[in-house]
Amino acid sequence: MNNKNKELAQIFYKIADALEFKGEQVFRVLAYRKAARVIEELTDDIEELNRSGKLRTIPGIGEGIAKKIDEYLKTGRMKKYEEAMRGIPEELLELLNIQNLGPKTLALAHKELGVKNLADLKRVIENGSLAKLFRMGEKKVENIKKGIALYEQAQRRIPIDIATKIADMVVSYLKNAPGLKNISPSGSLRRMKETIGDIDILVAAKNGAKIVEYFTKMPGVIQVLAAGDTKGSVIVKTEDETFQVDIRIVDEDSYGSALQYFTGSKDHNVALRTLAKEKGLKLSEYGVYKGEKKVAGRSEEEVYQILGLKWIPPELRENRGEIEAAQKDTLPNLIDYNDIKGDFQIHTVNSDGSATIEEMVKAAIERGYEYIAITDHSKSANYANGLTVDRLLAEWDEIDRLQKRYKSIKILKATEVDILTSGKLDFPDKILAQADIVVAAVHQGFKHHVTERLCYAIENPHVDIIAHPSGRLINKREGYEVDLEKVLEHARKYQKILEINAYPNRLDLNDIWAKRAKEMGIKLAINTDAHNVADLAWMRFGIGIARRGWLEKADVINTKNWAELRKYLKL
Ligand code: DGT
Ligand code: CA
Ligand code: CA
Ligand code: ZN
Repeated sequence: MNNKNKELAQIFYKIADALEFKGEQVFRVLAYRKAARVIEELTDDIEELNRSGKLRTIPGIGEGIAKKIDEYLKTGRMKKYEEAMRGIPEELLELLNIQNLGPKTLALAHKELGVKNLADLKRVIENGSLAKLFRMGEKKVENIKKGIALYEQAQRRIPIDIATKIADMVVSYLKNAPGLKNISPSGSLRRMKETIGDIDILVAAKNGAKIVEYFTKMPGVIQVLAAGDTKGSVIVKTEDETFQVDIRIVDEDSYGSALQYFTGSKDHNVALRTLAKEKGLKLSEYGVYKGEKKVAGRSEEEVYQILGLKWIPPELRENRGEIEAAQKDTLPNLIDYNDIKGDFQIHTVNSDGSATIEEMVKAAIERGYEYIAITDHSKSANYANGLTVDRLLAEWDEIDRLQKRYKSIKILKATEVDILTSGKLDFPDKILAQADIVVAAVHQGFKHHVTERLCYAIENPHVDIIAHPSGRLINKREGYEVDLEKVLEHARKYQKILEINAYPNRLDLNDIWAKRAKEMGIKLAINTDAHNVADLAWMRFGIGIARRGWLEKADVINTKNWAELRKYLKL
């Protein structure tokens, strides 16, 4: 999608907000908002449309709007926008996204109380001055407060493990709802995105109102935001956090279309609608239509099929080439959630984990694994009780003893060795040479020649895997100062494995880099970085990232069975 499309949509949204704030007539406000929405959903390049004089033929774009678009594309500025924004702090307009806070109230709070941002707004609520404004009062302020709580929720993206836990809970509760025919998570959760904005659940049933009523009575619901015939929205409380969960109810014969629509992504849907149009079809959440006649909608498969496409796995639906691939029948045969045969990054009580080697071994056997690598930290990782050479050798002796008792699984003697700030590894080569597998990682000096250090580690013949190559922590830390393109190039050259760390706050490499690695011919390993037995379950999120990165079974080393792996690692 052309960036100018996005820019212009944003500008018109802002003009609409600003005019609303200033008390401009409603029809003017709506005209700008409509134009913004039309441009946002446009599948053609707006610069192209402008050049060819076709802008005016688009419904929702009149003479005035077209002129403004032309002005912006030619000069990079728009007088109307500048005029509308004059005298309004940018942060203030953002507050219009708060439910129950209208533009009139916001304007009043700005003029009378000097409110310029969210912090100001909260302050005038707390000190009671907002309630004293003209036509306000306690009840209205109470509603605004609720709106603020929701707004703050919406600003924060939910880690995928937590969103999954809640969705699983909702789905298993709703499965017992009277009259329910089908149910699935949709939205970004179904696409296995690394973080989730809000949780969307789709239900097929006839009696929507009853399902919604049942939904609002779910344990943990502390607030009902909306309860209608076709949708419901609640706030759920778990431990000390709250989340919004939305459900939608559709007829069984629209379930496939609705699932397709609400799974998204939006970009994927826009591209799919364009394709439908080219084929003389109309695509919506209710079905695929040829004129008035509904020609598909019961299942996702039939929706894709009628558009001439193979069914596309949700993880691929980001408009990154999947539609073309589905057309040509060249979609990847994605790695499956059951394909994993082992895990190459596991910590134990010997460093900073909380389970013993034996406990991890038993849990791995229960998962059906054929091998695991015990990778406690190395000595310089003081914060993590890193192992000295002596302790490492003692750990390997312990593994030898356990191996005799647990014959159904291969316990690999390994280490997660620190790549020191000097560029050296934290254990001497003669120790690393005795390990079955060596995982190397940066845990310090994040701004200190990280690219060179990673490349140097890659060159070490004993190193097999580079763990969490970017070092980012979701919602917490940007990652190392590192040129990943160079690191990948080096890994390709030396045929080293890169990790997809499945820990929910890492997911590193991410989907984009995993795809890049695959394209370069680099092999990957999906590891949980487990520090206890429960963490082994993070594997599914790592596989989700791998699937989003178009990875197939053959791209991922730990899909090999033990015999194959043994050959691969020359053990
Ligand atoms: P999130 O919640 O921010 O992690 O991301 P999503 O993808 O779950 O987005 P959400 O919850 O806003 O909407 C769920 C799906 O509904 C989205 O993936 C695609 C569909 N959808 C929502 N709004 C639009 C829209 O304006 N146009 C189209 N074509 N689809 C939309
Ligand atoms: Ca969502
Ligand atoms: Ca949603
Ligand atoms: Zn690590």
